[in-house]
Amino acid sequence: MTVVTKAWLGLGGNIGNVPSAMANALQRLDHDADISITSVSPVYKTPPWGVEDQAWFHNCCAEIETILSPEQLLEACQEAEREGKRERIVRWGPRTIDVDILVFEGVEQNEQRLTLPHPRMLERAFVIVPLADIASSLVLQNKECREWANSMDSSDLELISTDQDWWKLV
Ligand code: A4P
Ligand code: MG
Repeated sequence: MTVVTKAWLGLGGNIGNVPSAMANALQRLDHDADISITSVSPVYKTPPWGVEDQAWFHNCCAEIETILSPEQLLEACQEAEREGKRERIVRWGPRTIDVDILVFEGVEQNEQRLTLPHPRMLERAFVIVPLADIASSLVLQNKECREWANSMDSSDLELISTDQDWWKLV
């Protein structure tokens, strides 16, 4: 029997045309026979977190359904990053496109290769705000995503696109 699981991805980058790179990554994942993109948030322009002396990022989140295991999904995400010609030089530093798994329904694990849910997501408005747009009642540590979003300072996040199909049109 095939088990279909919901998962949520966080995408971002700050080099080149990031909305276009995110759209390409999402299209690529959606073309994978084992992955369906069910919802994509708007794009936000966000101040850099971690290493602050770098360009602002663009970020978005996506909800998917998949028959893949978490590890197989990570491989697909990393393949989509490679397609976006990502070169990783500095941790938390500039990148063309980063695709992280935020939540994989029913899975909690703490391994270096794949930690689920994503360990730093609750500290990051650039993850929680777009996630709340598509998964407001998703429970994260006993609290709904919309509550996390409301309790966070998101005043410097700039909403870029409100068309829910933006990623299909690029
Ligand atoms: N890995 C473990 N758990 C996961 C997971 N849940 N999803 C492993 C994806 N990967 C996971 O990640 C390093 C390794 O983490 C992977 O090989 C994988 O096996 P990486 O993406 O190659 O390296 P990285 O991105 O440089 O490090 P890290 O810690 O993932 O960085 P973050 O946390 O993704 O932060 N500011 C704004 N405004 N917007 C951003 O998008 N992004 C970062 C990167 C920093 N500041 C930002 C943003
Ligand atoms: Mg990452």
